[in-house]
Amino acid sequence: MSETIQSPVIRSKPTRNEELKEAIPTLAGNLATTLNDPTAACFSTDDEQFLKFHGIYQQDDRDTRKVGKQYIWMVRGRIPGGVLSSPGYLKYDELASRHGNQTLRITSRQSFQFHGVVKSGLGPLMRELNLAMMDTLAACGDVNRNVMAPPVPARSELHAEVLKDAMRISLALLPKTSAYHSIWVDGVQLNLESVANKEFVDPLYGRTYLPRKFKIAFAVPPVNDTDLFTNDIGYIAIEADGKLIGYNIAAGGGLGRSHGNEQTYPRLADVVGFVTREQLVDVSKAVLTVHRDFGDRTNRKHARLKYVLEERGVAWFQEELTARLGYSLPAERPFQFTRQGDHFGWAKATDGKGFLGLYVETGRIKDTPGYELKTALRKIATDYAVQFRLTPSQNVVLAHIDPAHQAAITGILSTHGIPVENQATALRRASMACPALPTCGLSLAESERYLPSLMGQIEELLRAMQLADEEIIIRMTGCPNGCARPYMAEIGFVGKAPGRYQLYLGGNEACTRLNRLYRDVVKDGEIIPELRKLLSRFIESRMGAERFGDWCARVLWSETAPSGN
Ligand code: SRM
Repeated sequence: MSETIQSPVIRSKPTRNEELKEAIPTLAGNLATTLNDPTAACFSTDDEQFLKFHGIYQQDDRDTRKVGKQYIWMVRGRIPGGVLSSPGYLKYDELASRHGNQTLRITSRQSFQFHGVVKSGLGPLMRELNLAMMDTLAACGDVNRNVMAPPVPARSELHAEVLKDAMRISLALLPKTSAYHSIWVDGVQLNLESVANKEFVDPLYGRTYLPRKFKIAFAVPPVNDTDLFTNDIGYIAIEADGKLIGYNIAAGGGLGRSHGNEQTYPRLADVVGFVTREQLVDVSKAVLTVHRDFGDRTNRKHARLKYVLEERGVAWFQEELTARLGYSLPAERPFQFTRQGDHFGWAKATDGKGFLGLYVETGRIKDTPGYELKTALRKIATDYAVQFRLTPSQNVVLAHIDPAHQAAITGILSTHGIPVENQATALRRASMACPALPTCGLSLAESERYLPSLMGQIEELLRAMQLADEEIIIRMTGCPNGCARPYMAEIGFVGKAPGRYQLYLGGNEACTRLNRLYRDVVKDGEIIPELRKLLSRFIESRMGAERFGDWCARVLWSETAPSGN
């Protein structure tokens, strides 16, 4: 497979990020110099961009901006498939307690984020994580991000095999720069003037990496628990006689958009063919290099693969893949997704081992009075060799549990106030929020800090309307970038300004349909009255057990003009 085809596109001025990558292709910036200088309060604006490739964001506490900028760092792990061993989990727990804000945040791509890391703690945190054989390389930046895989342990032979493939792809697409190890393990600034470093070209990514981020997810039908169609590549597992024979490949999904910019929009990936397991790495590289070579390097808002597919078309994309691979992909095999979401409570895997799905509100593992989730998980990881699996819906599954240990694990959780049954209402279990304030620099409105109380109000409303057991997928983000995938939800709230949200309606249970904008601005105080009106109409004209999202698509979409932005 050729990795060197270059784009015929004539480009106007490249973005600042492109200039930076071109100037320092090892991505080292002056990171180690600043890191080792106790008088430097923060990294330079240019170095902030390099930091991202190392899994780190420079942030400031937005709650305290009025009294001065207080720099803090967010660190995101690379955890393919969201799988951690007990010792791995304990390391994350310990580092969050020692160098972060005491909490661990499960992300919507099955990773962990540390928040509130102070500069003096950044070096030790990164070094210790790496010494524990875990890393943060390429968790952010213009490269392939954390690869997602179904979080539920083997319920069929397929799941374990799919996880292996996800891990294989994650490794195959890692950038090769030595800067990461040099800075974070050795604490040494890479010599930017050496010929080797000046002329460094990554064998896959080239000198300037990708125009923008790139995301891959795997799913095993009928469960779309990784929100597959929102990824640059989605691999849909196909079985024959119970064995994994390959994947349908979907390409060109992505959700990010900007308010008031109709040129930016969410897009679902197109299914473009079938791939055998042996072809996976080559095909992933071929798709990634189409993004590398044809993505827009002059406008980062337009720099995702989804725009290449949308503008050039699926047939063009398939031809381009054929040219790169030297063979064409056969047609996709039949498949069907019927639902998304996680498993909650105890269940048994095909190997006889137990697993336990635990709901984690907005993905935040922390201790609160009477609900000490962080302490309970630490105790379980200390006493038992379990596998931790972070889910794309920001929950956790404890897996590979000897059935003889189930009762004791339930006991530990119960001692710390965590139920294993009836963990939360169906409504709450299906909800997600992005971190937003106070850490995210892009947030326009609250999300993680607001959704739990809003969910309480919506639960009350549903109870009053005799809809208490209804599952409605509700997702909230503080801005339009789509981090908690609000455009796939049955009800999506997208922050516009403090206390103001766009209201999107009409996603489906399988997360295979984009929702649509219903109201451009809803003030927080208007949300419940607005939902009451909609739910009354839903009760009146619902067909059988129709879900709220399907009702919205059937009834509301015929009333309102479709809007993507
Ligand atoms: Fe995201 C940027 C958090 C998943 C689309 N995202 C950010 C930043 C780093 C803000 C920034 O650039 O300064 C946020 C950090 C907030 C904080 O304080 O922690 C952030 N994104 C997250 C996480 C933690 C949200 C969560 O609730 O878990 C998720 C981390 C995933 C991971 O482990 O890698 C996260 N972000 C997503 C997703 C969902 C997904 O990938 O499945 C999307 C939509 C899918 C997509 O990529 O299209 C998403 N994030 C964005 C975008 C818009 C990209 C675009 O195409 O325009 C941005 C803005 C940017 O990159 O400049 C962004």
